[in-house]
Amino acid sequence: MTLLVAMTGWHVEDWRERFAALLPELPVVTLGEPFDRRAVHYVASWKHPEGSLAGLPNLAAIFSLGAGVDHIFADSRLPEVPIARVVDPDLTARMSEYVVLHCLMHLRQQRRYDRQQLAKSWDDDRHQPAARSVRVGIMGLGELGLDAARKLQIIGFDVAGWSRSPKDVDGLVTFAGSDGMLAFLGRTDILVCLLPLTPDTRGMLNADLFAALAQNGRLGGPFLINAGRGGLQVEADILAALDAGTLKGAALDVFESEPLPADSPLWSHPSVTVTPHNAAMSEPEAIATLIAAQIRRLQAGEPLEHMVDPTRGY
Ligand code: NDP
Ligand code: OXD
Repeated sequence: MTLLVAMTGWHVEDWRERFAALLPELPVVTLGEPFDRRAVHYVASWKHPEGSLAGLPNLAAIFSLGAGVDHIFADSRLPEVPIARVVDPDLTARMSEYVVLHCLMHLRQQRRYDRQQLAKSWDDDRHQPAARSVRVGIMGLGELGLDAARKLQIIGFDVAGWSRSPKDVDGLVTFAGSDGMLAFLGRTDILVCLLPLTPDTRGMLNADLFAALAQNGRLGGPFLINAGRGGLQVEADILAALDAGTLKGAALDVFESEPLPADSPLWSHPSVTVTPHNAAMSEPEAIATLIAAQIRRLQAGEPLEHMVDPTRGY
C-alpha cells in the first residue's frame, strides 16, 4: 500500500516528509518519480495534473489538501473513488478572522482614514453607522459561512445567509436557492462569498447580482468580499460596478487567474483590497495530521469523514 502525493504549486518533498513522519509504515511516492501504480491506495492532492490519477487500479480514496475540491473535479479523467476534503477548526477560525476584518474595514471606513493619514487630513466625519444597522449577507452556510455568521453577529452586524438547501439556524435570517436569492441580495450591504466553485456557482458574482444588492444601506453602497474561489467572480463586472457605483468597494482573496496578473486593474483600483489567496491558511502539519487520521480510519474499516458529493461538486 502506497500514498501518492500529487500536487502542483506546492513543495512536494515537504509533504512527503510530513506524511512519512505521520505514517511511517506507509511508503509515500510522488508524481516526479517511477512508482508501482498498482500499489497506490491513497492520493493526497492539491491541483494534481489532469489525468495523473488515471490508471491506479487499487485506489481507495482521494484526499484534498484543502477545504475546496474544485481543483480535483477540474480533472476530466478523475477516477470514481470517494473524495474527502479538509475540515479544520483552525482553518475555519482563520477564515472568520478575514471576514470579520474586512466587514469592519468597510464599516469603519478604514481605507478612507488611511488616505486621510497619508494626506495629514483631520476630517472627523461624524457619519459612523453602528454595526447593527449594517446588513451582512453570507453566500454559503457551510463550515466557513456559519462560523463567520456567528462571529459577525457577536460584533453586532445584522447577518443573513444564503445556501442551496433551506437552513434553520437559531438567530440567523436564512434564504435558499434561486427562489430566495433576490430577497437575500436586496437586504445585503456587505456581501460575503464563501461558496465552493461548482458548475452552478461559476460566474455567479456578476453584474446582474451586483445590481440586485441593497443600494439604500447605511454604508452608502454595497461592498463585496470574496474568499470562496476566483471562478465565482466576473472581474470585468466587478470593475464596471465599482466605476458605476453599483459596488462601493471590494475585498478579494481569490481571482479568476492566480497569481493575479501584474496588469490586472484590480491591483491599483482605489476601492479594491487584494490579498494573495491566504484568507485561511492552515498549518500544513495540521492538514497532514487530518489526512493521516483519515487513512487510519479507512485501514480500521471505519467510514471516511468529510466526504464530498461528486454530483454536487462540493
Ligand atoms: P461547505 O461545503 O461546508 O459549504 C458550502 C456552502 O455553500 C453550503 O452552505 C452550500 O449549501 C452552499 N452552496 C453550494 N452550492 C450552492 C449553490 N449552487 N447555491 C447556493 N448555495 C450553495 O464548504 P466550506 O464552507 O468548508 O468552504 C467553502 C469554500 O471556501 C471552499 O469550497 C473553498 O472554495 C473556499 N475556501 C477558501 C479559502 C481561502 O483561503 N480563500 C480557504 C478554504 C476554503 P448547502 O448547505 O445547502 O449544501
Ligand atoms: C482551500 C484553500 O480550499 O486554501 O483550503 O483555498
